[in-house]
Amino acid sequence: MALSLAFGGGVLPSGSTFAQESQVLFQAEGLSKHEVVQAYLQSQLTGVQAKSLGTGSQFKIISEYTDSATNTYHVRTIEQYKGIPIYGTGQTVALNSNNDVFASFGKVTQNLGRSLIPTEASISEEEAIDIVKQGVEAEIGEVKGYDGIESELMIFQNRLAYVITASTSIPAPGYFHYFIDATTGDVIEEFNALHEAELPDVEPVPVKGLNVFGKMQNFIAVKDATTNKTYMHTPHISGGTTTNPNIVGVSTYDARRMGETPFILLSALFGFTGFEVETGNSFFADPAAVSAHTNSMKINDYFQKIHKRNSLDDKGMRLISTVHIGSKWNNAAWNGKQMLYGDGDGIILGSLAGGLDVAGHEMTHGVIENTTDLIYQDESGAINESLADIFGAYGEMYATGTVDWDMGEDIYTPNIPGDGGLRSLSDPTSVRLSTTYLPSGHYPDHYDDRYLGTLDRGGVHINSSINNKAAYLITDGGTHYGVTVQGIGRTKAEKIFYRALTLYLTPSSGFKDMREAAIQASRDLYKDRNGQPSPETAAVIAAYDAVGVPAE
Ligand code: TI1
Ligand code: ZN
Ligand code: CA
Repeated sequence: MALSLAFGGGVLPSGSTFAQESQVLFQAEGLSKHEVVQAYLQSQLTGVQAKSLGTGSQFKIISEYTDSATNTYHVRTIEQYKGIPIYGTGQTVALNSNNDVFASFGKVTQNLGRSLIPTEASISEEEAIDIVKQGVEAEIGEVKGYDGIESELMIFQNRLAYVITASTSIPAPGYFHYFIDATTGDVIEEFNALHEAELPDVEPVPVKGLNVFGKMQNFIAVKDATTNKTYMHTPHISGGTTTNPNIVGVSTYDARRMGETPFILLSALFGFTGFEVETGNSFFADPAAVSAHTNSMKINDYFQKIHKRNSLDDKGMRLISTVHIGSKWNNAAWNGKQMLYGDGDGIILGSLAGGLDVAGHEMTHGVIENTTDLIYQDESGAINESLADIFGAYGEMYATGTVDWDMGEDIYTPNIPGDGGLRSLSDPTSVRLSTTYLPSGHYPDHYDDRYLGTLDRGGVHINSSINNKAAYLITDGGTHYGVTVQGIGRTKAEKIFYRALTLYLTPSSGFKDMREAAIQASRDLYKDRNGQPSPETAAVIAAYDAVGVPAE
């Protein structure tokens, strides 16, 4: 057929298979589109011609597409040997409106006619699939049900072979590719495509970036050797040292302002985390991402060093954060799987990822969920919120080495410096609160002043202040409503609250349970003497008396 062609215009120099659309690689008049494609591809064969293969053409069109926008026609082909497709081969050919070939990609196989390949299988498809199953199960263990198995007879490395793909989820996710010689039953080649896709060739690299407050942060990220891009994933390091205690993996993503509600749902339901944060060099240019990433490491250090806790679940789970959630979202959250940070509206709040105590607050929700799992409503919800604030404050003080009892002061009203935070643990009443909640117009610091309405899930962010004040009094001491508390310092106070949280509180615990749990935790650590509570336990009792939470 190739020889009978009438060549119209000039053919471009050999070796080049691409031309501007105005240029032409190949012309053949009076032929259909398919015939032009066949003629063009056959013209690329220099050796033993396709017709010596006997049946059919060497090229089989497997898909075609007409692009009406550019008035062009495109096909995709695969090569075949006596009608049997050849694995891994393929070309694309593009025709212009005159049916001239103006572009083509993909090498053609020369001298196929010289090969002598069997075309009749001597082992059956069932036998080949059994060989695959044996191979897969030797690798990952018994598979009770395959998600799918597909088989096709192809030419692979000049052999007739069954190309079989097998998908598995349990006991391990896999997308196995097997090439079984159809004459001998040998496994010619085999790989797990899923495995390879999941484990790109990455190496840890030192990187840096400015955080939300313009402070340079140095950390470790991973570089993909094939793309040369570096991503915000800090690898899990086995057996950390004192100088580098971050043995927990950390990953940070960008939601690109996707709405908070869909994001929270997609994330909680399907594990959607957002988009990769990447750089082509060793500098990360997204301050929110840099802050979220490094803040979660700092808070993790706190839980690890002070409370011997191995990440939020105490099993070393990866710390995942996503920044730029929603448009000007004035909040941050924990959704059961990861931390979420809004950018703030720039007036009430700046980028929430900047707040170390915000990170501490959200991460503590992760700790709570993995321990007491306090119900996020009414009194138990207020205790949940309060512990998030308390450990947020302790974690920040640990990381900065300074004393600070405000919540979110670094991100609150970014245009008014020095005006405190969203809440205060040392003096909750110093922060204004809408009179929709309480007639006083400020946060409560006594149980009698608690909010009893239904807004904010029963005032979880409001009544939390009562327990916050108790934590402050236990730590730093003071006289409150006539009750004097001798402070015991952060080192002792944080151990008491951590012990109460992890060992004593239950999902429905309220203020009185919190009081009893803290007293019990203190008694465990600082024993009564001669029937008298230790100074530490006395401080806990006095603090809860001071904020009006009565003994049972
Ligand atoms: S856990 C989260 C509630 C999220 C609900 C929405 C899905 C929360 O409590 N967020 C903190 C954020 C924060 C923490 C800000 C420390 C400043 C310092 C919070 O206090 N949110 C307030 C604004 C709220 O939700 O009422
Ligand atoms: Zn919270
Ligand atoms: Ca603070």
